[in-house]
Amino acid sequence: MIAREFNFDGLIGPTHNYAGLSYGNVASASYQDLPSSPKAAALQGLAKMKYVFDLGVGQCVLPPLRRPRFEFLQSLGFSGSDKQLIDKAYAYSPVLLASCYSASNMWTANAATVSPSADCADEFLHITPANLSCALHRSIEHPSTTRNLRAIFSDRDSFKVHAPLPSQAGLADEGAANHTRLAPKHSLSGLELFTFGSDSQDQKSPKPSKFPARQTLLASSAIARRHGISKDRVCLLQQNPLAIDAGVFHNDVISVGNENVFLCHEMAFLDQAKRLADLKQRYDLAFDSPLFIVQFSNAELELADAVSSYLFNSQLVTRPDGKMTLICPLECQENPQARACTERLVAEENPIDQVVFLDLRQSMNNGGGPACLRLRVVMTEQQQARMHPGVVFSESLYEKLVAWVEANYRNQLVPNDLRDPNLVVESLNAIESLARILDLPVEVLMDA
Ligand code: SUG
Repeated sequence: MIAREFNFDGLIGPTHNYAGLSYGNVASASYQDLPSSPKAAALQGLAKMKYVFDLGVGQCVLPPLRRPRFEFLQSLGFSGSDKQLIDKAYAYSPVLLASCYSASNMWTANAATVSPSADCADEFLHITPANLSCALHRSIEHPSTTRNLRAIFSDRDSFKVHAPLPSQAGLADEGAANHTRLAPKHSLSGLELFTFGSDSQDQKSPKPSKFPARQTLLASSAIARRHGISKDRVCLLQQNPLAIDAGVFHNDVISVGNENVFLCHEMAFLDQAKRLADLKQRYDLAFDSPLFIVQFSNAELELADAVSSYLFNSQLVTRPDGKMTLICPLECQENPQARACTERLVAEENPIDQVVFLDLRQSMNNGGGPACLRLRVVMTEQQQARMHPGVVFSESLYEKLVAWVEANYRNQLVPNDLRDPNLVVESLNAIESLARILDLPVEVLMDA
């Protein structure tokens, strides 16, 4: 069956700000309290979607979650009018207030793990929304994300949108940021690579010493099992704890795969040489065709430069002519080592023949590059016809969304602006009018 990959990009919400909420995410910590521009952020995100769409690659949008989420503050015992809630929560802890305003749901690579029907025993397309239980501000995303995904993939004969795994440290799950699929073509059943940061059931196993491991082996294997992926198509890899401690909080900060290409840094995984040899052998056995593994050494690109340039968070896509484009953040062009790596990539024998650099600085400053901003969903033609059509990208949707951002977003926001009750009204109005543009029920997007 012919299937096509769609990139579901998160529309960046009107409260995008730099509150330094994400421990272990170097960019988030270093931009803390600096001014952000929600308008520029959303327009940069839309420009990337337009670029991917113009390449002829499948493109869709996921709506931002309604923020602020005052229910979170109420569940912690704060009460009163909007203004009172804001003042009380801020007085207690500015972090709590910032958490319920965070636009972190823009990074839809963390929204869910998706297995295309070709990989699943029951031939349904399986989606597990991520519980994101590792960080406070992200742990409140999953109920609304699940609702949105169920509204978009509502056809019960085609899609299974599971409940997230229980919100528990031992089951911490960060979605597709730690999941890659390799196959000669998107249409074919693939090898699914699940990468975890720690084995929560074995306290003696290797784990980072400074920053948290945000994905557990228990969560990764549970998702592979509930999606019904055959054991010989599941590959479990552990992140190198040294990389996590250097700021590689998700595996998509240090490796990226697409069809028959897998790019990674030499310090991405534990026991890397053996693991990659095994991966290559399994790929050969399954598909009898070449897998291009391109590894970059620490001498070519130091770990710190991999983290600051986000080379491996580039988005690797297959164009309709079968060749691949690597969509990098501008930071890769500005970093001489990272730029040299991209030059090596196009010069070598592999399907990548184009590298482009896009400005996504607003998201990058919070640790989110091109690949963080999109959730990949491979769908058959029948599934495409059965999903909600209002989120499918087009020239006209692009124009409507640009106008919507221009009309509803502020040019600048500092964390102190989160105390302004007018921002509540502006944000709710924006989400309400977006529901009409995407033809989704207002009550779903407002998540009343
Ligand atoms: O979870 N940043 C996000 C970035 C997520 C990037 N996603 C992938 N690598 N797939 C995070 O750390 C920062 C929010 C703040 O500081 O206000 C933040 O949540």
